[in-house]
Amino acid sequence: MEETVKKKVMLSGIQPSGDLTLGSYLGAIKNWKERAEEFDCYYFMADLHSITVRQVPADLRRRTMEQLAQYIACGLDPEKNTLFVQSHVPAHTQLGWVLDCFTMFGELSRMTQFKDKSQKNAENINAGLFTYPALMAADILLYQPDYVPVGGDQKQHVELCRDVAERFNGVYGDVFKIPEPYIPKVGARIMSLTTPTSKMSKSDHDQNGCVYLMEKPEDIARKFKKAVTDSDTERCVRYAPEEKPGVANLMSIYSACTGKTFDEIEREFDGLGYGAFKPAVGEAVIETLRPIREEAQRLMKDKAYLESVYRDGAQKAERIANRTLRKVYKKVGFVARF
Ligand code: ATP
Ligand code: LTN
Repeated sequence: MEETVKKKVMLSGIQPSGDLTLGSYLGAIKNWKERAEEFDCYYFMADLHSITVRQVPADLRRRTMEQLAQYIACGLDPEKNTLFVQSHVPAHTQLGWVLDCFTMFGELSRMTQFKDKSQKNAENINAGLFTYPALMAADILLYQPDYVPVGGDQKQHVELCRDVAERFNGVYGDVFKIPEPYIPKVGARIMSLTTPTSKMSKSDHDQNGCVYLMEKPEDIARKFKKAVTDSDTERCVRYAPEEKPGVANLMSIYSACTGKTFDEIEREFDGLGYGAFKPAVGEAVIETLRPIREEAQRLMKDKAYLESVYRDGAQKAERIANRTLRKVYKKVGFVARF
């Protein structure tokens, strides 16, 4: 008899709060696609999370659809991966509330993303922004994943999710699988091209520091030519993140796009200086993103197809998520409706 081996599960999400960047591609999505065959995968558009910061409704709707097209264009086959919109699966908010009651005020207060975002949105430090990691824990734990592929900035949230799951399991028995963060060795934290000491981020106001997945090749080339390096007179391509953060960032981008090691890159540009290096990084990024942009543009024209993908995705996600939610409701003592 043929033995059916149960695949391990991977899950992740991105907020459709802005256009996807090279940072989220190299830090997260690239790993999603590289592992798509090996794992049973769930990827969603985290629209519930997006409204922790005020959004223009029409833009949020458009970006949610664009993000789905970009997920598929990045290589996530909807036949093999479950792609869905977070707000289509009510179990996320339902488990989110339960986990709010198992997440401590002190834990949430220590989250660096909360501290950063409340500084940037001082006029709107709402409760959702604060309890966001409990909703993220619900997103994850509903699907009992083994791995959560994210960039380095989300490690703290995945660790909190593990603590909350262990706390819950400690009271009620083994309800949740404890997931591991899955973070790439190169590209876990891509920095801004203009301020290499801060993270490349889709909500950054400095457009020149950020490269978008859908950006035109000539704009990408221009941004890399202008990328900040350093005033080092030898203009030597050498990996020294403390001393030369701009160059180290460009080397990480080049390495993640081409698969070359830092040693190989140093040898390739030995004696050539930044004048040759920066446009080469731009070219590598352009060629990495070109097929994604072209395919996403094609998919965006096929709204009916995208709708069928998210409808099927929600149906499958809901089935799995409700299984965990029912178990949790029973464990905490809610009366079953039927
Ligand atoms: P925002 O500006 O709205 O906070 P963001 O650009 O920081 O967004 P997210 O939507 O928070 O991006 O992140 C999506 C995924 O990509 C997450 O897994 C995150 O860890 C990863 N990621 C985001 N930015 C980077 C980056 N600069 N380098 C590596 N990974 C990143
Ligand atoms: N917090 C993440 C987005 C996110 C997520 C998740 C990632 C929401 N829910 C569940 C992994 C698993 C972010 O801001 N990038």
